[in-house]
Amino acid sequence: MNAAARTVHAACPHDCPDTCAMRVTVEGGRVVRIAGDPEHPSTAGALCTKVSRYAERTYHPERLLHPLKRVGRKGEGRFERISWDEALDAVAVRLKAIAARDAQAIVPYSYAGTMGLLQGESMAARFWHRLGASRLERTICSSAGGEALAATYGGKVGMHLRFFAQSKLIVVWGSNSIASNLHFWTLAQQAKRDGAKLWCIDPRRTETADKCHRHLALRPGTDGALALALMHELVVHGWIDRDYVARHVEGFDALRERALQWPPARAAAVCGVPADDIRELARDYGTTKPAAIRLNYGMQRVAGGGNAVRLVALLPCLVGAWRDAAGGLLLSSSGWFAPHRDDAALQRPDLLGGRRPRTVNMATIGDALLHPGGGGFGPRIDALVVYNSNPVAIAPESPKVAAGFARDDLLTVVLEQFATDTVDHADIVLPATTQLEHLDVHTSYGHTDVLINEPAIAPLGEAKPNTQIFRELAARMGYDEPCFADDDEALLRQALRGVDLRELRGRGWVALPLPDAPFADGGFLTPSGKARVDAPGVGVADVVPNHECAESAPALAARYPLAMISPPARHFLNSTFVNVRSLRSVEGEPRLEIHPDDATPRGIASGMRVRVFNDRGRYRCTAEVSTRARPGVVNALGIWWRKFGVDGTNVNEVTSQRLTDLGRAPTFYDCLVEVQAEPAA
Ligand SMILES: Nc1nc2c(c(=O)[nH]1)N[C@H]1C(S)=C(S)[C@@H](COP(=O)(O)OP(=O)(O)OC[C@H]3O[C@@H](n4cnc5c(=O)[nH]c(N)nc54)[C@H](O)[C@@H]3O)O[C@H]1N2
Ligand SMILES: Nc1nc2c(c(=O)[nH]1)N[C@H]1C(S)=C(S)[C@@H](COP(=O)(O)OP(=O)(O)OC[C@H]3O[C@@H](n4cnc5c(=O)[nH]c(N)nc54)[C@H](O)[C@@H]3O)O[C@H]1N2
Ligand code: SF4
Ligand SMILES: [Mo]
Repeated sequence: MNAAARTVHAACPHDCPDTCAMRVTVEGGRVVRIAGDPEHPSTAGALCTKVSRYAERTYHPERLLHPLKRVGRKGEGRFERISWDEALDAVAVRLKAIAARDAQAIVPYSYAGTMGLLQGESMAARFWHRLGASRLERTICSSAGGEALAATYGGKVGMHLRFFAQSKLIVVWGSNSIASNLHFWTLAQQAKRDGAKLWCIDPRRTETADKCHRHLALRPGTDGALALALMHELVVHGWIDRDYVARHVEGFDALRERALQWPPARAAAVCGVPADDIRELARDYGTTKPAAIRLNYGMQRVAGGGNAVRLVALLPCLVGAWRDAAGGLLLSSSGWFAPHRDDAALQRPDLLGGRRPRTVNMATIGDALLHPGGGGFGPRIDALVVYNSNPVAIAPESPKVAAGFARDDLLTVVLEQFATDTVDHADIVLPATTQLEHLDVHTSYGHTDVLINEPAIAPLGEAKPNTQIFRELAARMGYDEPCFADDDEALLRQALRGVDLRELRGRGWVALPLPDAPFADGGFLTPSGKARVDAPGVGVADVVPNHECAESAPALAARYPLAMISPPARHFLNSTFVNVRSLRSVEGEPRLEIHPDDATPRGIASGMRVRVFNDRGRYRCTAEVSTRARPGVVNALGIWWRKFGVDGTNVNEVTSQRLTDLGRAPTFYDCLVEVQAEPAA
């Protein structure tokens, strides 16, 4: 290393369960190298392909580096450069005028573009609370599974990542781990080398499924039926850990009755898989110790997603898998941080001062924007302030979302790093810093370490951190509470409880003190300490069919016979990185995987342009005839920017705004379509 070079501790900001620790090398004020921290246990020196290219993203020639104001039509993306003063004054004047009528007409829209506690919801939340703006229900990803875990275990908690390496059976359930949870996959490979058997449960034959011993390609949204059939086998073969169940499970008798109604043959018909495969999986699960399940959010984006997670989450309780550190289940570890996060100090809900603004669900932003107001919904939405998210591309049923964002009477302010589809609809664009340019601190939903992110370089151009933008907006609004003067160092000190900041900043990360096998002797986070079959308000976990399937909607299924799922593409992160040319070129173009049995009768061959449609909309992409798709299911890998799509559309053109059974979350993978070949041009 050159004498002038220095290295700082950083954290990957992305919405990924791995939350990697990074080391960033700076020379002459420029980032020259980004690497995984070799000393951080789960990162183990390795970053994924996407984030290895993070410097390319920061120094991208298309970074937004100055405030902009719209000069073209909404959606057109024509802007002119303005000063920060002009931009912030314009926003403050408009927000004040709207707030004078009703602050609830202003809606913040944000998600996990950065998972950082500071650049996520700290100063921004203070601002919204003080203003009394509508509150956003942040449901777009994980709230069905999150509520399910809370119902069953009392919180979003599970087994520790590192112990998967010692499991003897790993069920990879609704997770394309090689693409979206790489550092878990490394441990699963280690277990495999040491003799573990790996099962993959996924409608798509993913690259992960290819590397597991067995793959169960069930129909989307049928995981609950599969879980009950596994329980049926556990019961009839006597593989239940009766002692564990008696001491640590509440409501087992009702579950047993329900499971006995689901012999493998019944579930096989629902799931579209061989009954013998279900029996084999049940035998493996009932007789192998320790057995671990890596569940991921892919399987809860359907009508019954919440109930399916509840049922799967009960499996490790029935066989006593929790007795062992290398047994149990992991969907999310984020709840382990709850005692250490001081969200109230950071976000200051007390600034609401007794006001109770209405909530707006981010999963139905299309309908919300087109809503005229009144009728129990509250005032019409007059202003939207977007940060850490790209709703025009990622929210369901985008014909409505785009129409909403195109409303001329709507003020749209977007804080962004790049000119996304959402930015194209903004009135005012405020340039935001990237992870290399700001301070932050991170918890994780895949492991249990706290990570620091020190700024490596000064902000590029005139970009500012989200915290600073909201601080300056607060000043313009005349908010003089001392909390609006807190700088990022102060926010860092307020964010956490019981974490030694000196140690955190010295080493880059701090591990939470937690027992290896958290539920070896029960101690779930429910009031009784037992895992619950029957949770208050939601009843006994049950099978809930998709909104869109032959059983619930036969007429619809006759017209639109194919079920479409749209899981993440390996080289994108949701819609992030779509504009990084090197990564986009690996993904090629928007593709639809379709099984030969479905392609042949439709005259579809690989490479053909196809139209994917239903009553909500249509979009165009390129067909790939492939056995990665199972018969009856097409896979559209997400999430392309609309403007990089074939005709300014993407897969969310056809997804629906209907919600899940728990958590009011979107049902992206509960979507019937038809596919047609387009005549060659
Ligand atoms: N490379 C990359 N990594 C990512 C992301 C990304 O976009 N790209 N996204 C990040 C985000 S936001 C999240 S939330 C996480 C997790 O994101 P997830 O959405 O959980 O993503 P995957 O791990 O790909 O798991 C989804 C898998 O579930 C499968 N699936 C779809 N429907 C069903 C079903 O009904 N049942 C079952 N059993 N399986 C089903 C899909 O085929 C896919 O292989 O990943 C994060 N990591
Ligand atoms: N069809 C379909 N749709 C889906 C999904 C699917 O599987 N299929 N997955 C869903 C899921 S799981 C999720 S989590 C959502 C994700 O949707 P989003 O949360 O909107 O995620 P991204 O598309 O990655 O957009 C994040 C944006 O934040 C910006 N950003 C990053 N850091 C900062 C920062 O510090 N400041 C500011 N101001 N901006 C920043 C990035 O440039 C990026 O444009 O998409 C959902 N949509
Ligand atoms: S996206 Fe995930 S795997 Fe890639 S560096 Fe970030 S945390 Fe690690
Ligand atoms: Mo997500």
